[in-house]
Amino acid sequence: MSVPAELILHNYDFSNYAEKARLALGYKRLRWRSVIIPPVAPKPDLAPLTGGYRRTPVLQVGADIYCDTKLILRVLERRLPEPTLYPAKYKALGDMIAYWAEHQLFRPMSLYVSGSNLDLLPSNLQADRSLMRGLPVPDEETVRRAARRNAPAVRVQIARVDELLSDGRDWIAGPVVTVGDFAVYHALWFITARSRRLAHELEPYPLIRGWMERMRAFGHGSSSPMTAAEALDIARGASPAPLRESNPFDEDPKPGAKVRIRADDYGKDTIEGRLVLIDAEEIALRRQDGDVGDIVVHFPRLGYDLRPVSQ
Ligand SMILES: N[C@@H](CCC(=O)N[C@@H](CS)C(=O)NCC(=O)O)C(=O)O
Repeated sequence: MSVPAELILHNYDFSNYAEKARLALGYKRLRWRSVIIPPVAPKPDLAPLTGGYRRTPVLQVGADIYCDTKLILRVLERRLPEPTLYPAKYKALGDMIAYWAEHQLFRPMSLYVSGSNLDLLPSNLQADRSLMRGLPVPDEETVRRAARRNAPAVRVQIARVDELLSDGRDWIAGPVVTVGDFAVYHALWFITARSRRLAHELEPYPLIRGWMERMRAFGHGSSSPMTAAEALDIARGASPAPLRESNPFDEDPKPGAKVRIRADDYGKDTIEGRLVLIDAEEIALRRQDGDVGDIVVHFPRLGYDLRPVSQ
């Protein structure tokens, strides 16, 4: 039997979504390689792999590239089913809590935390993130005002997490770990990722702090650094893995179609290719890249907009 290709996570330290993936790698005690990517565009060593997807993190396994933590965690589960991230009976609840955490909790969190730590962030970060969202680039005063305006929405929702935990449960969705734990954790981790300035926001909540301690204890698995050049070489030398059978809905483009896909919320860079896998969980495109050759780029089904490219 051949040795499975290494897990390579393209990430950077203060990325909260990368923290979600790193902690899931720790939960499963996996061994992985870490490629540090720039926190802002352009990302010249990542683009040949992803075809233009610029968000963080990205998981590479040989010539297969997995975008978005929603899919990355599923791929880790396929690689090592135990301990599970998707326990029977709690899986749907975990996914729904994760959606809330990443779509309603995290946006005000990010405005509050980033605006409160402006002096500690790379100077071009705000401009990059505004451009990524198609928004005008704000001046510092506007960023600080947005931080103040969003603080209440953060507090109201932290109190909600406390309420969840107050029935004595150990984990966010109940008695077992789900992806909901990782999604809520990375949003709250962000509060003190850069500085302890906002640590007081968690001070009134011993249950949340206890739960975060249990999460932190999973660690990050065992990782060792890899250069971007090495990761590109691995992609060049590998072939995409065989795919399972597609199972498209009636309305979907069919395997073989030329398609384009992009995130439906922000960072909407378009990736084009030939559709090679489509089912309820995942969409994958095959690209012929001038630099790294034959690559399959995978996305989760939900959160992405897929359209045929008219010939
Ligand atoms: N839905 C995506 C969101 C990823 C995301 O927004 N990541 C942030 C960093 S924490 C990002 O991409 N920022 C812009 C960048 O890194 O270029 C996921 O779950 O992976």
